[in-house]
Amino acid sequence: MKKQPIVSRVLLGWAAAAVVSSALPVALQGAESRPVADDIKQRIVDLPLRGYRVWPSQPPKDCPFEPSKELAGILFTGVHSDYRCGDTFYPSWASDGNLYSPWTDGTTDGVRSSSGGEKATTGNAVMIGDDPLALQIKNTSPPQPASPKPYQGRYPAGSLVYNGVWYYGTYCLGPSASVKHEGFTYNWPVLGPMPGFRISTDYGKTWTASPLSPENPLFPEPAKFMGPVKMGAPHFVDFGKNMEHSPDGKAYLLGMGAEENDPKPRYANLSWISADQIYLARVAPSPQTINDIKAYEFFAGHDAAGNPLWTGDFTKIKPLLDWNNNMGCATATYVPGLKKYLMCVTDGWPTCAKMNSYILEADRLTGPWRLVVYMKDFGDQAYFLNFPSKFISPDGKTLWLCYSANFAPDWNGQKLRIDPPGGRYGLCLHEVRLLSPGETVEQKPNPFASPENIARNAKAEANSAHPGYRAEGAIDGQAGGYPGEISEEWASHGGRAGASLTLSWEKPQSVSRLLLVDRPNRLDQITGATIQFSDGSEIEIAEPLPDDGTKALEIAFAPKTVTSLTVKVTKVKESTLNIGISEIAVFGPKDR
Ligand SMILES: [Ca+2]
Ligand SMILES: [Ca+2]
Ligand SMILES: [Ca+2]
Repeated sequence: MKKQPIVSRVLLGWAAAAVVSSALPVALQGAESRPVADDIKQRIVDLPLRGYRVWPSQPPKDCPFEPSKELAGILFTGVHSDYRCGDTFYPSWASDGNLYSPWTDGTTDGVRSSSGGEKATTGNAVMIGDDPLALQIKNTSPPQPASPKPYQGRYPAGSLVYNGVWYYGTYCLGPSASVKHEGFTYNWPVLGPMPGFRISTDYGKTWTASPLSPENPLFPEPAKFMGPVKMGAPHFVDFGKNMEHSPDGKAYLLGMGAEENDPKPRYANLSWISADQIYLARVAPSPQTINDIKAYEFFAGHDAAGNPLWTGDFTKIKPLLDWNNNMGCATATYVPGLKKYLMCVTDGWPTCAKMNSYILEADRLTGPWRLVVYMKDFGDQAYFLNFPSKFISPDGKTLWLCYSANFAPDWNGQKLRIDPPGGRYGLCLHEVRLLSPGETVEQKPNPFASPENIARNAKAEANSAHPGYRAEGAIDGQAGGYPGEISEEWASHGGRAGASLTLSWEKPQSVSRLLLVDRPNRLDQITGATIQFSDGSEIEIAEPLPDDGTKALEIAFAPKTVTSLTVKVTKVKESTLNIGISEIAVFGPKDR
């Protein structure tokens, strides 16, 4: 959202190569064994895909949503993208087969956009391809300027490409990107009005600016400057390619909002990522109607028979959903295979700490909405969640969750983890599967977390450690590391050949098998090493450690009794800067 280190490359292809098939049968399926010396066997073994897990549902006690009867939860398969770019991606599936999306606050395809300040811009990109892991992301034109005044930020909101016309909405934020209040630094604490849509009739190459402005917005709100709005930061419901599944040919917009007399007030109550209610509007989209409030209708509650009411009178708008102090950014997607809508809501209050996201389902947009999963601390700080309709399986059960994460990893002394693995600032696409009631998921054990792994009980020491890294990262039970969670690996301080890591135990240990995992980044790689045991014996590794850290080198040998072992690096890949180890596991003979 703000204050990002700028990474200017969109890495294409890497992600696809780094990800193993999502259908790994069990842990440690190996290739052919390869004898090196008598009784020493070395081979490359697969590791269970990181991040494969059912996300626990932990709704707060006052959650107003009934649990879904048809969808019982969400499984993250561990398969995810690795795009380096700005954030705020809300892809719209156009009739030409491409996705078109806004983005900002970062660098995408070599171009910078920043939506804070008087010179605010918002980016426009096309996402070409059918593989969510290998999309070509290109700007259709330079990021477009539009004044946020009298607010201080102007950010991307709903974006829709329909019948070849791109409608690109923005919304205002204030009073500033970081605001200190009672000792806590907030990010953009006030959500402002929606100054309409800019329009392109050539897939984003050229634009006609919105005729509206922050002072003359599309919806007649707020009542006074910096006051609450209802159709805040509205997002289009994703009805599939060229809106093919719209129930009536109309475009629908979800806004987030709050009321003037909030019974549960708080600072930053209604921000870019926190709200009290969700509201719904609809319009038959055309260049003539999209910026004309007279063309809009607003959800106004239900009649006595339970039928939804629609009104052209904005003052009669009613909340679609109301959960005071627990709502925020909202998106919805129609899932043809399920004949259901899914809604993603992020409660990101207080704007720059951990964030909670939840997924609701309904047969109709006007509800009733039921809870599929409440994902506490998802991300840890994930925001702008949506399910692009282009990447939904025919049965509606396998989808790709699009989001951005961890824009504020160090605000207010807060430490954020990357969870699920593969999250990042920028564009994240994670494969997920919706679970049916009673469906069981095969758990894939992590060999490093096994109690038989005696490396976990060792003392780990390295002859150097890069600032921010520790030797203990190599025995923390996780084969992770940069560009993910850096605490999950050991990296030396500029070490190459000669770098070493020693594990030692207070009492002698019987050992007969090791697993070694390289740092997951593609610069640093161990191509040669010896394992030196305290009994004087040595084993040389038979081949380089797999560079991307998704596989391990397994070394099995006749049991020996030792009090320590040292991995001494003897050879590294040319590009290596800080050699290290993501994880080492040590097993005794009973586990051989
Ligand atoms: Ca409130
Ligand atoms: Ca580790
Ligand atoms: Ca590596």
